Amino acid sequence: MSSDHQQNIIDLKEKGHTIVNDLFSPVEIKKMQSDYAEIRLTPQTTQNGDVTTSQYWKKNDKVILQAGVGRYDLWRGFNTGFFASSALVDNPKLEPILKHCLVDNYGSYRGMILSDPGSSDQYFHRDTDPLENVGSKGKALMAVDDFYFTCLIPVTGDVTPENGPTEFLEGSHRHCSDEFESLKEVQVCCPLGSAVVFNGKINHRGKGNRSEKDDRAVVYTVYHKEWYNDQFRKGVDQT
Ligand SMILES: O=C(O)CCC(=O)C(=O)O
Repeated sequence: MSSDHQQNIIDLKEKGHTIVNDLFSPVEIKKMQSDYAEIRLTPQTTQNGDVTTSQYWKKNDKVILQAGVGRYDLWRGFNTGFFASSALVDNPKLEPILKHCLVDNYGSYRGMILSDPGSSDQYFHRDTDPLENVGSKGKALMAVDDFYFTCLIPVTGDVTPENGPTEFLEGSHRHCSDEFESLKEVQVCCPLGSAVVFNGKINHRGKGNRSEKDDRAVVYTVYHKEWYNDQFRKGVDQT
């Protein structure tokens, strides 16, 4: 493993997040961007069509969640083109890091976050369930081995302080929420061609897009142990 990758693993262990650089070739980036140009039309089409509730849109196999003002999570059914490419599914730089963190019996799925100019800050959250029937401090979560990692990949250009960095409560992947006060928030930007990888236990949010015209789109890949079910969202029709 290269020294960069060793640093990625140390960052993930200690801070809960890391940037993995130079994941994609210029050709792969172009393919991702041309697929995005087509997908970009999807939210508008479904919004004007099958509005199921104000919280999400469903059309055939596709589910788009509203994740805040001007923010959309293209969550289910986005699995063709770049989403299915080996550059993304079996990325040779990402895979050894995930293998180190999750060891075995894990899978992945992909989607996209759109955060339009004028979008607001997202709420802070962990990507994992707190694993508690009552409350959400995360006591049980802290006792479980790491089982979930998220990778965010800029699509249209660099993620900048203006168009919406990801904000992490650094180290919160190792703390219950009643211990959060001592932790500091850090904003992480990411250049095109690289990715932010983080532990799903970390408290984080996407910052709003304060740019005039940047489409701040990121492809995400979620990796989790097979025993975990990430296909449930409260209030979303499961059929
Ligand atoms: O957009 C980001 O930087 C973070 C997105 C995120 O955390 C989410 O949609 O759950």
